[in-house]
Amino acid sequence: MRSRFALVSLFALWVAACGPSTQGLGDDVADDDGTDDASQEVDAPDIDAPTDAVDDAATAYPDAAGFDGNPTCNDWMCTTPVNDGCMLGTSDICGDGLDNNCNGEVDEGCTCTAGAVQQCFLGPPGRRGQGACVDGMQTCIEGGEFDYWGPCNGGIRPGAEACDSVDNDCNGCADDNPACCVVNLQCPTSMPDGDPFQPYVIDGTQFYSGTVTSWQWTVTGGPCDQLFLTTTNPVRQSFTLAGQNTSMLTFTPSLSGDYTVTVTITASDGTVYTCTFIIHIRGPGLRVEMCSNRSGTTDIDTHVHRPDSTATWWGPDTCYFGNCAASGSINWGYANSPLSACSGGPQGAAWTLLGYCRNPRLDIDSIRANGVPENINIDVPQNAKTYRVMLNYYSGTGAVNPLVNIYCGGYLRATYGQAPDLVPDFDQSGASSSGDLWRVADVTPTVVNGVTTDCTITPLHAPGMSSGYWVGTQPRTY
Ligand SMILES: [Ca+2]
Ligand SMILES: [Ca+2]
Ligand SMILES: [Ca+2]
Ligand SMILES: [Ca+2]
Repeated sequence: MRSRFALVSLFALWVAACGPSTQGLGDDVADDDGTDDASQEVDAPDIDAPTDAVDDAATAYPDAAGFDGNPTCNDWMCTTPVNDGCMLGTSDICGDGLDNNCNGEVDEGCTCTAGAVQQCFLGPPGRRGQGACVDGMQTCIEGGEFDYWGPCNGGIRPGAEACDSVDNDCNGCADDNPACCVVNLQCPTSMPDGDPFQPYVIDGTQFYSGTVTSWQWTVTGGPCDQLFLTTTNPVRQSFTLAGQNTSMLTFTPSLSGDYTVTVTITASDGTVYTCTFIIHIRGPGLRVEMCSNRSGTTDIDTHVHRPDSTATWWGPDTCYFGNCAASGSINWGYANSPLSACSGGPQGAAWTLLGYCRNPRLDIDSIRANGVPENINIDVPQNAKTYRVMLNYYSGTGAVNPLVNIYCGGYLRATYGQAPDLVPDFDQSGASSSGDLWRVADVTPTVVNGVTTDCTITPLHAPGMSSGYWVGTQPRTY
C-alpha cells in the first residue's frame, strides 16, 4: 500500500529544504549521492532512497526520474527502495551471474568453460529477483587462451516504471511513478512453471478487465526458436499458439526453457496496454535438444549413451532413433513416466498405445523437417553417472551447423554450436559407417530423491586437444 503519510512527510521536507535556511541540512533524503549538502544547495530529488549509497551517475544503471515535488494525485516516491548493492571500482565477483561493480557487464574478467550456461542478471545486484526482474542466461564463449562469459540475454531487466501494478524498475515499489494516478492494468509478476507438451492457458482478462478492442499475444522461445526465426521458411517455432488475437491464449511448448510472453491490449478508449512476463517450461531430469540451421534438408541424429559402457553408438546402450522412439525396444531398467509426460508430443498416439512414457525416450524425432528440433529425455537419470552426447550427420549434403542444448532439472546448463562458436566441418553425411560424428559433451546429473537438481557438463575435445569441438568421421567408437 502506498503511504500517504510518507508522501506528505517527504514533501514537507522537500519544501523545507527549498526554503531559506542558514543551517546545514545534512544530506537530502531524496538524494542518493551520499554526501552532505551545503545549506544553500539541494540535490535534485530522485526516487532513490537514503539506503542507496551509490551515486548513480557512476553506474551503468541510471535511476528513473522520480518525485517531482508536486503533491497531486498519487504522486509519490519509493520510500524504502532496495539497496542497489553496487561495488563501484572493484573487480566483478565471479560465478554469481551478477554485475557486482555495475559497469554493465556480468562476470567480466571471469574464466568459464566454453558452452556452459549460467543464469545472470544485468542490473544493480540488489534488484535481482525484485518485482518484474527475472534472470536471463549467458553462455561461456571460447576465447582462445581464456574462455569468457558472453552477454546476458533474455530475462527481464529493470525498465521504466509503467502503470501496471508491477515493479518494473525492480526497486521494491510497484508503480512508483507520478504518472500512475490511476492504474488499470494488473500485469503478473510471476507465472507458474509449465511442462513440455502441456497446453498453458493464460487469461488476459485477469490483467485488464475494461472494454477491449483488440488483443495480441506474442511468444519468443529459446536457442532453437531463435535459430529457426532466421533459418526456416516459412518460419517455424517449437511451440504453438491458439487464440493469440483473443483474451485467452493457449500456448503449447514442446521444449524446456524460458519463454517470454507479451500481450498487447488495445482498450476501447484507444489506450494501449502491455504486459511482458516469462514462463519457465521445466521438463524434469536430463534433456538433450538439437536443432540445426538446415533442419528441412538434412537429417542429424542425436545419440545419448548409457553410463558405464563404451559399446557401439548404434546399439542398445545408446538412445537414438533406431531404438528410443515409442516403437523402440530400448531397456535400461529405468522407471517409466506417466503418459502425460509424452502423450501431447508428436508421437503421442504411439505412446498412448503403450500406456506410458519410457525412459530414456526420443520424444521428438526430426527427419528433414523444417523447424523441428530433436529431443531426448531421461526423466530420472542416475545420480553421479555420466551420459555422453553425440550427433551423427545421417543424411543430406553440405555443411550444416547443429546446435545442442542440455537441460538439467528444467534449466539450460550448456549450449554448443551457437554463434560465435559454430561447429566447423560437420559436412559429411552417412549412417553408422561413414557420416560425421560430433561428440558433444559428457553430462553427469545430480539427482536427489528422484529429482534432478543440477549437473556437471564437460565438453569433449578431439584427442590431444584442450579446446574446440570434436568432429570427424573417425573413430566410430565411443
Ligand atoms: Ca559477478
Ligand atoms: Ca561488471
Ligand atoms: Ca519501482
Ligand atoms: Ca509498474
